[in-house]
Amino acid sequence: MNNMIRIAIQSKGRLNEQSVELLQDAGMNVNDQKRKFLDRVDNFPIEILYLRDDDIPEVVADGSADIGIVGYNEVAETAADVNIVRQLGFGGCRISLAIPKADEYTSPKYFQGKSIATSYPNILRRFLEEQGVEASVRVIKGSVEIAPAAGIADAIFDIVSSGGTLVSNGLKEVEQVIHSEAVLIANPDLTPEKQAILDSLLFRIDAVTNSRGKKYILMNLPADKVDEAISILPAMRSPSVMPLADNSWCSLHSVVKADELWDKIERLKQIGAEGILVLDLDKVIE
Ligand code: PRT
Ligand code: ZN
Repeated sequence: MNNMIRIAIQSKGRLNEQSVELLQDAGMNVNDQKRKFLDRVDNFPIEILYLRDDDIPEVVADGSADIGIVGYNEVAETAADVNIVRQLGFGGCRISLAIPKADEYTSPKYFQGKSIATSYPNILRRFLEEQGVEASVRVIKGSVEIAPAAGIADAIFDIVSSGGTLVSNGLKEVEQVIHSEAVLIANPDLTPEKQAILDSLLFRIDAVTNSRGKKYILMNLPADKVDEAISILPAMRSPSVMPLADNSWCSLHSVVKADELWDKIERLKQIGAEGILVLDLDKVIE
């Protein structure tokens, strides 16, 4: 169907919740309570196909779905013919080589002649080839981290985020081979009609992702401190400055990064800002 776009997202697992949330924040009525395999959204021309993450790149490449949300690691592993249209800022992790923590490590030459367990054999083989290292790659689908202790392999190549899993299995991370986050992928041959729907979805997704990690701040400020305030608060263009009835004061509005908020508030108070309000941002259209 040309008047509709189909998106593949993970049915359950680490990326499911944030994928659904992104579509909901973009205004779509996604019914995540009573979920079917394929679900229509009633207020946007999109249907949602819930799949295992491993299947998403290929399903988008062959056109069974038009777009998808999946970890970049899965795209890199399958080398599927898809376009990466956006990085989505969640599901961050790395795929790393890890070895028993007592072993000494100086370079990838460590892996020469060793065996490495992984669920990502293609990414690993590309890395080993680049490094000129010959090692035997053992494909294991789950619980890769137990392979060294179980005597199945000398080392592992697996997803790491906090690193806690490695530590509790007596391993240490020695090479970060790729960095990954959730990405929006698209079939490279979308019809113009589907491309138009994707463009309107992207417009909404950008408004949502641009607002993340940002706060709206407003305050009253002595008029002669405006230049100093602008240097503290570089906003999308520059802060909005509005006169107050008492013309020695003005009102100043701006957008700040959430992680810089308290530092900026302290500096603004030092130059005389009063009545500071901080609000959540919902959408930012640039
Ligand atoms: O059932 P399905 O096949 O759909 O799901 P799955 O089990 O294959 O994948 P899932 O849901 O575990 O992960 C989906 C995606 O989330 C991955 O492809 C990555 O892009 C991303 N991601 C982000 C992660 C992690 N962080 C992560 N920490 N995927 C897996 N992990 C594992 C890691 O391997 C380790 O075993 O979580 C464990 C905890 O990690 P630490 O380092 O925090 O201890
Ligand atoms: Zn999977």
